Amino acid sequence: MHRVLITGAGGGIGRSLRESLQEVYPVLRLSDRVPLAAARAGEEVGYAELSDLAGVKRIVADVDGIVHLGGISGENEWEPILQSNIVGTYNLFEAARRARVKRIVVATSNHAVGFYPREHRIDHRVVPRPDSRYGVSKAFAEALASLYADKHGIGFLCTRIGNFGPRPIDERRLSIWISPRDYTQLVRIGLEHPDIRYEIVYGVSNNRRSWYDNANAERLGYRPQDGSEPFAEAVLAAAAGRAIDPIAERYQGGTFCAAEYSAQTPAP
Ligand code: 15L
Repeated sequence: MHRVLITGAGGGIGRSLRESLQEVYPVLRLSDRVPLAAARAGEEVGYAELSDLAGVKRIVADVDGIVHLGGISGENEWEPILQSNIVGTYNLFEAARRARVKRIVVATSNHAVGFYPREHRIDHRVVPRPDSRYGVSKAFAEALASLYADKHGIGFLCTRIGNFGPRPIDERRLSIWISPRDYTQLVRIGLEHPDIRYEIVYGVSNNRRSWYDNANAERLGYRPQDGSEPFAEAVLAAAAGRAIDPIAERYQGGTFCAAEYSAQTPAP
C-alpha cells in the first residue's frame, strides 16, 4: 500500500486514523465534505461529496487502498441516507473499480444487524437485520462490496463497528465498544492481509459482555488489546435508576430499534 485514501476523514474515527496511520503508509489521502486540517508531510487533503461521481473519481485516482468511513453516521431521513450512504457508496466502489484499487476497508455498523435480540450470539454469517434506514444503508454497503469482490476482484474487509471511542459510554456500549488502537489494528489487517477477498468482521474490542462471535476477525489475525470490563462498574453505576425502553433493551441496536417502532408483537 503506497497511497491510502480515507473518506469521511473529518469524523471522529477519521481524525483518529489520521493520527494512528500517519507514517504507516507513505501517503495518506484525506477526504471529506467538510474542511479538514491542512496537509502535513505524507498527507494529501481533498474534498468530495460522495453523491458526486466526478468528485469521487478525483479523490480515488492513484490510490492503492481505501478506508471508507464517509457518509451519514446515524439514523436520518431517507433522502440524505440515499444520497450519502447508498449513492455515495456506489460511487466510491465504482470509482475504485475504474481506478483498479486493490483493497477497501468499509465501515459498516452493528446497526446492519441491530434487530438481533441481545441473548443471541451472532457471527459474521448471520443474515442482516437492520434496525434503521441507516442500518439498511450499511447492509447495502456489505452487499455491494460482495458484488465488487466477486465480479471485479477488489478485496473487501467490512467492519461492523460497534461503538468507537476512548471508553464505553453506557451499558449497551459495554458489549460493543472498540478502542481507537483496536480499530487501527483491524483497518491495517483489512489493508495489508495478503488473502482477503470478501470478509465481514465485528469492529469491537475484547469485551467480556460481547454479543458477537468474532472468530472471523481472529482468523485474520485480529488480537484486540482493550476490553470494556474495567469500565463496567462506573458505567453501570451511572446508569442506575435510568428509565428503560423495553424495545431498546431487548435488541442489540438499542434506541435505533425503538425509534419509530410500531409493531404490535416484538420480533423474535
Ligand atoms: C453507529 O453505527 C454510529 O455510527 C455511532 O454514531 C453509534 O451510534 C454507534 O453505531 C452505536 O451503536 O453506538
